[in-house]
Amino acid sequence: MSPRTRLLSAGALLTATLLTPACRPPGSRAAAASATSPAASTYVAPGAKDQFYLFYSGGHSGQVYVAGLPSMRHIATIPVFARYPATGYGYDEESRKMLGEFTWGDMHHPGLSQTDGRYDGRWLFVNDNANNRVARIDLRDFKTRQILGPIPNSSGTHGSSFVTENTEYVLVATRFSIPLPKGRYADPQRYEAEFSGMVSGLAVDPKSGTLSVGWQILTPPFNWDLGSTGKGPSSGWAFWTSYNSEMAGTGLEANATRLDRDYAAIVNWRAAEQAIKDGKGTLTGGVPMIDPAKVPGVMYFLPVPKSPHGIDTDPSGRWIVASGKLQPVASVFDFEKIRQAIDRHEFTGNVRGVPVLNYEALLEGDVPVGLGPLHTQYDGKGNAYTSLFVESAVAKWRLPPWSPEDRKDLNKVVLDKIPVHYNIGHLVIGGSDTREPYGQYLVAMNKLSKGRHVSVGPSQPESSELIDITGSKMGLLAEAFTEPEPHFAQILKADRITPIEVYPKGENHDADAVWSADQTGITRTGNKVVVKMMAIRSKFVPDVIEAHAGDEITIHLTNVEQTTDMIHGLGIVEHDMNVVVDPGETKTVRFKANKTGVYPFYCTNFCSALHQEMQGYLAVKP
Ligand SMILES: [Cu+2]
Repeated sequence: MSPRTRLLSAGALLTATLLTPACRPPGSRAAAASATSPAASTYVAPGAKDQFYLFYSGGHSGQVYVAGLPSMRHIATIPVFARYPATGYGYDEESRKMLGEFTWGDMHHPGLSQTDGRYDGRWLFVNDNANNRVARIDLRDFKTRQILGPIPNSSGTHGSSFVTENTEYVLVATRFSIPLPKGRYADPQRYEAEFSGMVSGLAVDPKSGTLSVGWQILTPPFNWDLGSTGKGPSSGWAFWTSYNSEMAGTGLEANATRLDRDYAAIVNWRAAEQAIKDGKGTLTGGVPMIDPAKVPGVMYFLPVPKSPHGIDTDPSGRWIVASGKLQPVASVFDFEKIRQAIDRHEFTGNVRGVPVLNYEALLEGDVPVGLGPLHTQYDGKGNAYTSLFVESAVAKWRLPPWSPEDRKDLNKVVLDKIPVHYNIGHLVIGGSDTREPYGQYLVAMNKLSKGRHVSVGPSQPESSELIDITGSKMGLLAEAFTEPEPHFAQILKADRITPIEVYPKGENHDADAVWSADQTGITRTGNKVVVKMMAIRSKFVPDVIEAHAGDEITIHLTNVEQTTDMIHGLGIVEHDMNVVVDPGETKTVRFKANKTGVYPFYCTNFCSALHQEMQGYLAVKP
């Protein structure tokens, strides 16, 4: 079929789809059409909804972006590590406190909470590589509810956020190493002797999701990269790759790529947890820390191809796959053999007292996937998909067990390869890190954008491509703009969660909430002015705040609405203040009335036909 006829037939199908009045569930139409038309298979008709959420990290924008799949439409921005006036995030007291002293974060790898190795739809965890933090988003309301950190003894929380099977922990490994304790000076030329990395177990409260630093494991100053958690036979274990086994402090481009192998960490996190319970940790920076040289059984090193970017556990928990971007193979290891080698103490040596496993003995096979392999995802049907940065492609290949014929030439297990139109970095299949991947779509995310959109100047818009993985061959379905920079993502079935649409009044326990005009008011104590304000279509009560220059003003604003999407904002002119309250929500803002004069405030979020009339005055006397 020529591109032109393909386009024409796609158009014809779209027309037919639009003319069909039947109310089929979303997706059924797409599935019916996918055999003939990529465009129709991602088309979500007006009024229909997407089947999946795509949560992808926005890199140094500090935000999580939410798209629908298969439409790839951007449907929400969840502010996490940076202010976001659209939702008033970072202006009210609670979110300002969470952001602390930082105005940005470098968000990398989102991880969904799990129960019994499956997504449970409760929380999404994200890390900040720049300021050593991990945040929790509640999927009940798609809002950031906690930012933990800076995490003690850690620098560059890049190897995160990896969630254990029952969300016991969010596991974190450091990209950078520093002299410990944090704040101590040491000459970077003495890197190998003075610097250390860290693996952290952030404990998650099973009811509230609250994160706290549970324990840490000291590591040599390798640069830890992405990892994964175990399940099945590898339950209770976690894995990270690293680069810089050379332990070079400077000139990493050359100095950290000299050796043929780097180390993956094989961490028994249950053993670490037990060691802490047994008092084997040393309190460092307020955190119980394990030195793995003194506490055997907690950490092992496994050599893997040089300069890898990740190690991914398959859905069975038996196969772990590491890819070295400077070698054209995906290395497959059998965790059952790793476990046996550990039990039998079959080590080739140690690094800083951590036993090193035998690469040659444990390697199941090097699959020749292609150039620049980075990350691997799984479809739950025995297939793996590896992103190829240099080759700008995704390779599909078959996991073991392999036949003796396969083993003679592992090219035979490489089943398909699909080009993507940029240098690919991360890729995601829904549920790849769980026991039950969805196995329907793969989203391939770009690292270097390649002119895929009309020009908007020197910085080219990023993009992601949606790939159908239901057939024996992969099929490119669609491409969409994605916010920069897409670092990994998670896909969640839309019917797995039921987000709230209003905050029930009964759940609002804010002592300063007001629900009717007679509860509102202004009180003054010395130079402190406290306003209890109500927002309702289409007014603020009270709508005049009198103050004197120098007063500290606190406004507790309650949106008393209990109607879906009836949101109000409070923007104060020339005061750098904008708070947004959802129905049933109370937020507090605090600021100094530094300037005399009369400053209008108004509702910033369109709310009704009389929205424009929703305003008031902050009147500041000399
Ligand atoms: Cu309003």
